[in-house]
Amino acid sequence: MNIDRVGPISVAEFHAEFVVPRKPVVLTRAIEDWPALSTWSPEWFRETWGTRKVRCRGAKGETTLAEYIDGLAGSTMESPSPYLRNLNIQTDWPELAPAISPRCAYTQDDWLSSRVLPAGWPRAAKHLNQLFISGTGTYIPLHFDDWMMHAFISNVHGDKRFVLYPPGQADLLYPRDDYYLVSRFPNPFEVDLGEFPRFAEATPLSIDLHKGESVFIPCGWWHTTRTLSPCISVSSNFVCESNWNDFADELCHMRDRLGGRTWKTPLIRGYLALAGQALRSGRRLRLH
Ligand SMILES: O=C(O)CCC(=O)C(=O)O
Repeated sequence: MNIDRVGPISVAEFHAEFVVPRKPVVLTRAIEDWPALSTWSPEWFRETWGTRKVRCRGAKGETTLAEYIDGLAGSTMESPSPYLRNLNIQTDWPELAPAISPRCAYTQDDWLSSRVLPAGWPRAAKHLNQLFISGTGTYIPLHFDDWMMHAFISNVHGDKRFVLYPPGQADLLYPRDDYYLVSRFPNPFEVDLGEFPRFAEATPLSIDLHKGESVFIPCGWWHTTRTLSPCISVSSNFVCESNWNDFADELCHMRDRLGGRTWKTPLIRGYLALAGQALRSGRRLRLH
């Protein structure tokens, strides 16, 4: 299997050909209306937001965005910069939101953003986007996304390699015992086969994402990225009819595994089952 590059297709075709069969794809024209495509660059962020305090994942302290952007110039494959990632645009940096409007049509059908779920639960905002800024060589741990959400990640600037593994290969990817969504590999691009021998059997799909392109990563697919040139990306996760039941099961499973079993979990499962039925009926009423 390869990851195809596809131009303009209708939302219905996107769902039928990729979302429902859970097939990764790159869409080349999904975000062409975003003003960010003509404004955002590392230099623009430095000039416009340079004094803003930011914190990279895993780093101890804060730095200014200007210092972070300056560091990208020295980021290499051998010695990559830390990753400034998963910044919640709608809740933490709402001034950026107009530049990524209109909302991408392919991620609109997001049942997590519907009114049947309380505000702020299970995510901090409806239609949440996250921002990623990285330098050459920077990589993200190999993982699959929380709650079996589908992921849709767009490159606004620069180039990034995406490497994906199907859900059935989880055993070859050595999930962590304490946090089973993330692999134990210290660096997923330089895996020690002496320590992790079964990884040799894994069969990745790899694709380089360029400016203006978006990759759809179906729920449960493991993925990692390595930045090829200074890069700015925006992610959007969504749950729709195709993965609602997986989402509800996984959210409850994760609560049991990581949050400690509580009396609330069966109630949440029941509520999500009813919400799913309501959303499905609403869709049928709209369609017929
Ligand atoms: O863009 C990236 O580097 C990683 C994004 C990602 O893995 C995710 O949003 O799940």
